[in-house]
Amino acid sequence: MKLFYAAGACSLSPHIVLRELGLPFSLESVDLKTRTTASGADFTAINPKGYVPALQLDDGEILTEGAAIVQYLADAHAPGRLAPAAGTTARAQLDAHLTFISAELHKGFSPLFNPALAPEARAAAVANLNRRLDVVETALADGRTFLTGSDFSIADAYLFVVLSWAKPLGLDLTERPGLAAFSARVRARDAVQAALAAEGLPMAA
Ligand SMILES: N[C@@H](CCC(=O)N[C@@H](CS)C(=O)NCC(=O)O)C(=O)O
Repeated sequence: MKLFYAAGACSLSPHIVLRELGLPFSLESVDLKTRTTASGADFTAINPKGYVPALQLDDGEILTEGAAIVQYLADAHAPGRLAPAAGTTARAQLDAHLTFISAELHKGFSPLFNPALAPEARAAAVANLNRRLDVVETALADGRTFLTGSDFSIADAYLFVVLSWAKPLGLDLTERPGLAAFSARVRARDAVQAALAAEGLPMAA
């Protein structure tokens, strides 16, 4: 398998999951401005959506959408380890977390990456995001180690990645002790440290 990624982007989530599961894979970075891969390929020919992550399977098939990729990795390669079995309520709860992280948090952060965003629009985006972050803070502040309980799951990998964007974008997570402690816990994992190192990212917060 080959993961097309950009350092620190949402592709870090499947990257972490690949390492958590100990799967064999290679990495190829993508320049998101030129949509060209490190080997000079036109990335839009690989993923017509033009964004990372994209996972190329050994038979050449391309999977896109981070939430779909991490579910495929967990289900196909280590059933029950990082995601409960499909059809269970536990899985539906995990899917709810993945959808919330993708649609509400990930896409809540997205406007903040635009340096041309008007101050009023930024304030509205931050207020919206803060409301969403409060929901996760409440869920984690009840003593839960990870989103679904005591076991690390694919949703935790994704949540960790979107939370890692907060500080560089000027959001202070220290006001949310549950989220801050969660991020530190996930960051300390061997697979996460290895993924950060491989992407040339700081391994400390
Ligand atoms: N719905 C996609 C969104 C992926 C996405 O937003 N990727 C960003 C990086 S985090 C990207 O590549 N942006 C460049 C672009 O959209 O041109 C997913 O969840 O995988």
